[in-house]
Amino acid sequence: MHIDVITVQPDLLESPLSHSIMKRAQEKGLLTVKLHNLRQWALNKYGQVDDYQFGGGAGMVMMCEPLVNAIEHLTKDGPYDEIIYMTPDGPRFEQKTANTLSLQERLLIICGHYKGIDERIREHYVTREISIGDYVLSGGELAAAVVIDAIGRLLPGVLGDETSALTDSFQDGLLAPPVYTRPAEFKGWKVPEVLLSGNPKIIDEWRYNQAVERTRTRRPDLLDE
Ligand code: 6GU
Repeated sequence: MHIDVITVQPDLLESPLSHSIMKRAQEKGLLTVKLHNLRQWALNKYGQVDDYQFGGGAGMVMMCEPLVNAIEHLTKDGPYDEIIYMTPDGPRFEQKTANTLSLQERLLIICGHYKGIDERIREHYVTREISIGDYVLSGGELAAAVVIDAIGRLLPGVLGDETSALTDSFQDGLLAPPVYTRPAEFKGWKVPEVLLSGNPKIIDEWRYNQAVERTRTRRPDLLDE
């Protein structure tokens, strides 16, 4: 998979993309992420990419022309499966969205800043909008890092244990069950006996019941869906 990102703050995205699983995905050649500073397509020598909003009001709006020039330039390397705009007023990002996007080949992610981007770009270029939750961030960059991480770890071959993404919380609509490691007893706190039984069938059953119980008490909304 290849992901291009249009941003005014590429440095905000560099670090999260160059560590741990994201680093491994890129080293293995399973994922390439390229950050593009929107200011390359600025209209003047001051690097202007935003302007006051029509109708008045506080906050700048990212202009059409630099964005269109960036999108058209990047599209020359091949069409995008999706052009994604990161915005707090988009549909909330969920595991299902990550699963869907992980099946694509080429994605373009646009990070908004200030009051956001001119609505005409959303109408004419953007194919999907994503919010990562009901709170406002200073820009779309940290949200884009979240989305890229969630997608990247689903690409076949990225995770060492191929099955582990399948047992994540949310993949089956439930929270994950509790996990334990050695020692079997610590300060008198014991690991549940069943996990030491060596019986895969009753262990799976216990884990499933724990997952259901945990979801019921912590996230009952997930059971309604
Ligand atoms: Cl995608 N962008 C911004 N600026 N804030 C957010 C967000 C995105 N998702 C939640 N809050």
